[in-house]
Amino acid sequence: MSTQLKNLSGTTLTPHKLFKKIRVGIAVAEWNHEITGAMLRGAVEYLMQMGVREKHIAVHYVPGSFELPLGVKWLIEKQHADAAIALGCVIQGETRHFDFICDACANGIMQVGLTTGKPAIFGVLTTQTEQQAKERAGGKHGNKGIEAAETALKMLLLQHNL
Ligand code: DLZ
Repeated sequence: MSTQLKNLSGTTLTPHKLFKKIRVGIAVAEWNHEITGAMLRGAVEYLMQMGVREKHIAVHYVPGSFELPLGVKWLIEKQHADAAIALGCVIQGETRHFDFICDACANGIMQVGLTTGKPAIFGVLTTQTEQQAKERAGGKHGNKGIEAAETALKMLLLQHNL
């Protein structure tokens, strides 16, 4: 599965001197690890291409997407991340698990952003099939990990410029 920086994700940002100083935390769900791993590679490659130092990128794993909100909260509070990215992939099954996990994850990540005042980014694929997820993790529809990383940097730039 390709995660190369083909610009299928439509990124528009260019490197900025701010990015050399910032710390970025990435929480990655272990569920659907082939997909979340491809998203992670895309996110890290992109951050480094924009000038974020490798030693300033902290990657930690959580069991599933339901645990991502607490993961990003800890990255901000315990690892002093300036922004935290949640990477997960929830694939529709036969039960309502999908809805509960997606809702809790999206709401939880938003709460982390609002309560900490630091960008907490929802880089979570919610798809009906594994194929749809693969197409969005370095496939024909880009890489959600790259898009999440770009969103984090854009929010940090906004915060810096306000
Ligand atoms: C239980 C579960 C299911 C059915 N599906 C997924 C999924 O598609 N993607 C994902 O990231 N996690 C899934 N999980 C695990 C939950 O996110 C969570 O880890 C468990 O319910 C334990 O809290």
